[in-house]
Amino acid sequence: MSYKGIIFDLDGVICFTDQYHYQAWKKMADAIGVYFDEKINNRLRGVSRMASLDIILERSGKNYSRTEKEALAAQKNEIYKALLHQMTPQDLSAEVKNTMDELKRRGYRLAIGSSSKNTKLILERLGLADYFDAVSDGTNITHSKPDPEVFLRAAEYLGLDPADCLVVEDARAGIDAAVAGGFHGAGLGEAAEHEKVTYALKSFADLLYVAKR
Ligand code: B16
Ligand code: MG
Repeated sequence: MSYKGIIFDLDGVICFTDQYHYQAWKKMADAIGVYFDEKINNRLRGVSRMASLDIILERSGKNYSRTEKEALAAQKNEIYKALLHQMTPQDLSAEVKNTMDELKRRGYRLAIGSSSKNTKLILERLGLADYFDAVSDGTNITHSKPDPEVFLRAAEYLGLDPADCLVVEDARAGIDAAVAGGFHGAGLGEAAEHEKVTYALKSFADLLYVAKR
């Protein structure tokens, strides 16, 4: 299949901010006495901040008001942002950077499609602030994955049809979003097991076999 563009999810694909999400949610959950572990954290991949909080609060006996939930989400985000500030361009793996450089050299247009409202900060920390042809993220959407909106905006910003773009995802919700938008999906990690992926990748560099040109 010949694609013109490749849209990358951020957390879990380009970088591993999932560990920081976990640490920050854990701190917030501990503070309010709600049980939280890595298994529950896996359900938060690709899911928006408020939807993630709703999943965590399933374990609480209490009903939180909208205002209380906004305060908890803000508290988590402050802890998370402090962790992001520890990141440097060294946190971008050579495999990811070299693969993307080669895809660019082959003429593919590259974009980000992330649910995160912290995308700009993360890309800056990784030294990728001006690297992508388009960035679609949590700041320009109203519906989070599994809704396809974030990827449809990314394709639009690239000036391409969904059928001409491949989406690379680590989350099952992300593959659902890609398929719902008319994209082919390449899955990494648990998303590689999704029955709707076009390609199950063992590693990021496998993209070089998928996007040949
Ligand atoms: P924020 P992705 C997602 O990023 C994360 O996987 C998910 O765990 C997080 O809740 C979501 O971003 C929102 O992040 O709180 O920074 O807005 O995988 O879509 O790149
Ligand atoms: Mg992800």
